[in-house]
Amino acid sequence: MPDASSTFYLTTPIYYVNDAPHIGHAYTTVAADVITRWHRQRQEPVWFLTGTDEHGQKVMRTAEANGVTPQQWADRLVEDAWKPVLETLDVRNDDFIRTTQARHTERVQAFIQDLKDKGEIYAGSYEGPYCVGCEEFKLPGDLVDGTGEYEGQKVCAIHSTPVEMLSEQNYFFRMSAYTQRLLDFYEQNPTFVQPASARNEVISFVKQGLQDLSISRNTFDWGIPIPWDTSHVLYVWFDALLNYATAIGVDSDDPEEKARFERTWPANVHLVGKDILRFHAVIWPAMLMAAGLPLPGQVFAHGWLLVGGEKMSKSKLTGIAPSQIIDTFGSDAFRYYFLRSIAFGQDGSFSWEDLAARYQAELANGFGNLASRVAAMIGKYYGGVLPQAGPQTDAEETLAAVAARAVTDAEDAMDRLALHEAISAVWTLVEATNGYITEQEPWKVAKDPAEVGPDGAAVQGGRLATILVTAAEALRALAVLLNPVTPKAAAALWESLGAEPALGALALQPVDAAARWGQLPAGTVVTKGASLFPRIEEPAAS
Ligand code: MET
Repeated sequence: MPDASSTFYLTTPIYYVNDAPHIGHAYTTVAADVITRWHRQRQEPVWFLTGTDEHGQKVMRTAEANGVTPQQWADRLVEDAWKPVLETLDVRNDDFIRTTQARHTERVQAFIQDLKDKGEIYAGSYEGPYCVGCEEFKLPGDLVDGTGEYEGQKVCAIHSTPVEMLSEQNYFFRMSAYTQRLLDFYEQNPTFVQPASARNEVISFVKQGLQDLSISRNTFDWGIPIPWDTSHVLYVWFDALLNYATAIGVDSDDPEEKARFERTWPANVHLVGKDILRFHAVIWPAMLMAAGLPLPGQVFAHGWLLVGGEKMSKSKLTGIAPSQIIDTFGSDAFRYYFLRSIAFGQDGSFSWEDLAARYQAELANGFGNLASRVAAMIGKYYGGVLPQAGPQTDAEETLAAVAARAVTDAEDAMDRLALHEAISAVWTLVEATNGYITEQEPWKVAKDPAEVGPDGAAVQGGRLATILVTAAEALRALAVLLNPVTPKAAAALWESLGAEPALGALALQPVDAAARWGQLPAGTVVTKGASLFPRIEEPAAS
């Protein structure tokens, strides 16, 4: 665990700009956003970095195919596709690094020059297969037999497309020298690679012994020039991994940047998809060992999104753009659905039916209706002004205990990055509050003559008041706990509860305030806003 004064630093992979984002990119980024919002809501200093990986042959060839320069292509994709999608997903990153920015390229050059000076890099020749889709030097054993149009050829196991054979004079990083040091490091830091399946995979890979890594290419020029030999560009992964250091000011002379680096480095968590695990859990720590920099706290690999039982793929027409979901269901539902329905770290299946069913059952009926019913009853019986509660009974204490338990369980799950468990823990409070209202039957209590004052209005300090104040308290707790996951709904709920200004801004409420009962003061004005999760109209059949 990092000491409390240091920043919680979390990164996503930086994404290739050969194409616009699909729901897989959105999934990773939203997960990162939920984790960092949660830590902010714990009132920790947080730094959340994402960005784009703009060099390499994949981007270069896409630009060529579109008749523009790679830089023009990257600029267009970043501004027209990547940043707008982050916006529609409500992602609140602190920085966005692009690998073509000078702050990156200059610091990368300084970094590799330093490795060269330390004797970690040498000139050699590379011969072997390369997958442009992965931007990875492959070992013959990594390849599989092609099928269909690639029958009879060896293809990349991830992309199912043929590899290219390279034969180049390249510079090499002495990665083989780090085999034992890495194994020792994994041993001493059992949570460095998570989940356990990812850790096991990495350890057995490294145990076979690492080879030196080719880190330059000299058959094209879209990349960062090697400072001592500008006929080569740096291998795109060596360039890309360094974003995590360059973005926060490694090697900067600027005092502000230096201070940021000091309090932020190393990352607490590098969030990655499992297909890029080895780069992050093997090459990256070896690079940092070579440079003498402290190693990150954790590399966490999440699973793949499966569509129709297969890894989502554009070429197989299963690629889905985030807007296809957000336009119908909204960004909150997108965020909620993927993080709730998939065990974080494992593969998960996406289907429209499942999304629609969860939206209806959990968000619209479970959570949204609860919020509108409670506000409607406070409106009906108390003119929208929160009454003074009466004495608590076991039922109220039980609900308060459920809230306290939800906070503890969600906190624990978040620390393990079990995002699905954290949301399930919060959902116990949604369900318990619905159950509480059903059992307490406030609409019946309201008919009790003892609950009606001489003026015909519901009395203060009676049973009805207690039930409605308790339900409002549960909603307040839910707004706090769901703010990281469904920020739009949480903000609307906070507003409808009149919590601001009485309790201040929702974002400033610490997570543990959700467990402190009795915060909404009597007299708070509660309004029934628009439905948090409106009914989805069936799209017209096409
Ligand atoms: N561009 C890579 C990818 O999208 C990730 C690089 S993270 C340093 O797979």
